[in-house]
Amino acid sequence: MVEGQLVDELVAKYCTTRGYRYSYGTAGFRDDAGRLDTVMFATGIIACLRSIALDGKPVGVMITASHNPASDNGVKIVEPDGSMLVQTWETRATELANLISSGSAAEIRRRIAELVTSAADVRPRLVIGRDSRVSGPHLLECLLGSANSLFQAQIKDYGLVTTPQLHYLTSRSLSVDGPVEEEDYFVDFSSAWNEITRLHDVERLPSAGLVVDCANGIGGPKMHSFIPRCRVLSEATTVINDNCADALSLNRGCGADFVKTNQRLPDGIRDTDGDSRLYCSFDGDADRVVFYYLNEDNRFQLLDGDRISALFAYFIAQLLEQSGLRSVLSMGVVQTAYANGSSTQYLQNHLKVPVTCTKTGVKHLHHEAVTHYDIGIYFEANGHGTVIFSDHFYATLRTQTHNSLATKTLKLLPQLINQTVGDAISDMLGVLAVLSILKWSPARWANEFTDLPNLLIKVIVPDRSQFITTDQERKLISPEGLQEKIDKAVSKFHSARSFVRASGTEDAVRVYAEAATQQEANELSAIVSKLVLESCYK
Ligand code: 16G
Ligand code: ZN
Repeated sequence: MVEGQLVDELVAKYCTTRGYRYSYGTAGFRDDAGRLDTVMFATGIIACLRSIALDGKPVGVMITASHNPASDNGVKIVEPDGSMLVQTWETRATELANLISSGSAAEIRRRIAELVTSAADVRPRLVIGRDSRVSGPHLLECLLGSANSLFQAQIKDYGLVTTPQLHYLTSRSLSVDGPVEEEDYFVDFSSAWNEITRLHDVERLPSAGLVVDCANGIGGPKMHSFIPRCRVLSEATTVINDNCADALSLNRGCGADFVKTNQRLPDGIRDTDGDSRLYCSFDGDADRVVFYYLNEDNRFQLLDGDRISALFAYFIAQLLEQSGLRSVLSMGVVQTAYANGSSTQYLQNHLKVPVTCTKTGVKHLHHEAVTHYDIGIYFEANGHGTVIFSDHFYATLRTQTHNSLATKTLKLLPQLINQTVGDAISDMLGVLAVLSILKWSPARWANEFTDLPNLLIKVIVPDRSQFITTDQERKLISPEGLQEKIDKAVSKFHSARSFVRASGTEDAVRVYAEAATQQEANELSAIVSKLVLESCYK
């Protein structure tokens, strides 16, 4: 039985941020770091209850705000198999955080006592990590405040790790008896890289080197630990924006989000004349990556998540063909409405690969990929994604007695590409392995198709919750009549598409427009944005 007095004391100590409304959003709770104490305390409770409900299996907790500014932070809960928290528990997390934030002392006492007492007599296990933000240690204390005092949880704190490392270490803690260390992550992925590059006699990269921009986040120190273990890469790689000790420089003028949004090189790169290196940028917690290079006119060319999907689809389709498994194993690509129309055409018409569209947010793409395909390739255009292999895939490959080069390569891919979640480091290895095996320069990769010109902008509206979508966020059902007006505007342009959706992470709606020329895409975007604003103020 939990004593009311204990709850009162813990709440007084750890839940100093009160009166806010919280919501477990697309990727967990996220807010200004100064508002999150209560959320962390509530998350400690929910994570423990989740572990108890799963018979004491390890549940992961990652403290991060990804690509957001240094002053923000956030937290997300990870299932024992390394996937994202199931949706019904997201609702429980939101409800509890809001009750503690706004309820009376008596209500809070009653609810927490009820939750703790009704839980089975199982000791919960938590696996915890955080990114490099300065607010991390304090928020961790608030989380431990509930997990330790109310549940005496068994805790493994990995300290500073990337988000995908935490997902990976959580799932490993489930499957492996005995201690799991961060070192396991480095060993597993570098071994897969070394093996696949040896198998294909790769001695150099097909570009004049690799530059990795780590957004001044936790990816920087991890890359420094990781790269020396990787043959070929150790000599070819330059790591930049790796100063995670300078707290304010996180995601500032660098990182995947900056590069994708501004379509330009990050800060920290000089002397680009005649530069034929391949570049990539991670975000602050290294779960997302985009590539780019400078073309012969020294112009910036982005190779985003759509390009990564296309590259993997091209390569894996070839391996399936060569190993005679194309009709045995299903492969498909999952995209969101943000995927460039050209990439969808290329996949469907040129590679003959099925493509499905889901709502924005990794969990939706992941679910679709796992449910429908033996090899599910999913990437958001912004660089979040991975390739997931099914049990049927593993079983089929086990039965292959004749191990051709293609079959051996297929067997290695799931070891190289993080199976729990999109991972900038492991996705980078996957892309580099494919490019090296195909001997494709960055320009060769880019030549597969030409992106339709597009524009993505933010429109600030009084109440974004009015904007309700259907058809995987491609169509609005509210405000009434707006979709018809958008459709009419789109019909006036060539090869055009436009959609409007409320952001899940910012107080704004996003307007995406794509058309045959940049001028048309810009015009369409302006018209749709005006329609959006008119619908709010009519
Ligand atoms: C979150 C999602 C990301 C999505 C983005 C959309 C995860 C791990 N992250 O960052 O996948 O693209 O939200 O943001 O799911 P928006 O709703 O503001 O457009
Ligand atoms: Zn991230």
